Amino acid sequence: MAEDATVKGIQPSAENFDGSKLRVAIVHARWNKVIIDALVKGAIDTLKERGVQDQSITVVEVPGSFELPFAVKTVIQGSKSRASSTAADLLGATGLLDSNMEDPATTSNGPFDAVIAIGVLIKGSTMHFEYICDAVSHGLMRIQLETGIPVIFGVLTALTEDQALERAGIGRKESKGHNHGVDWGHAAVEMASKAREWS
Ligand code: DLZ
Repeated sequence: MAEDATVKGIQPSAENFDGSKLRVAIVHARWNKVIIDALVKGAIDTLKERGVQDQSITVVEVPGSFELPFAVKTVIQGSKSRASSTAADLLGATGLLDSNMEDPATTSNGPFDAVIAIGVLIKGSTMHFEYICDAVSHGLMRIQLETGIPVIFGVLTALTEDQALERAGIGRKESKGHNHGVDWGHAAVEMASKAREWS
């Protein structure tokens, strides 16, 4: 191993997942907005690199990280119910999908295949940080298990502002750090593809 190599971080998947048929939602908080913007951009750029179409990426925002679980669950449920009513409309009285019509499961009308929840929590002088981190991480985990839709944990829980900046690739030091939004984009495409394959 090279002297400067690190064992930390994610190893790229050997499989090259194709995002072109996937629908992905990004739900982000507005607290610590400069950092959020860099992370959201990293995630969107990566989704597009992996083939996810512009019209298949939906971005919604909420005030703070505490609101993420509610928003993620509502966005997933909304997309599922819109997709099933579109499917019912398309199928119509015959119960058959016209071969000229787009299949709602694979187009911009389909349910989301994955959601990336993005927030930046920075520890302050009270216990707020601990309570929000705990509630949000448990909430997001519960939602993906309950809905069967992968939720990517894009919530930075940083002890200092510098830690958060570095993890968004906009650190104050010369190296700038690594944008974790990029990893979340890759994780969304991989998990969405695997969830389709496994279900
Ligand atoms: C209140 C609060 C605090 C102190 N810190 C953060 C933070 O670092 N990051 C974040 O995303 N949100 C923070 N919030 C706001 C809460 O998440 C939430 O928006 C409010 O408590 C309203 O429910």
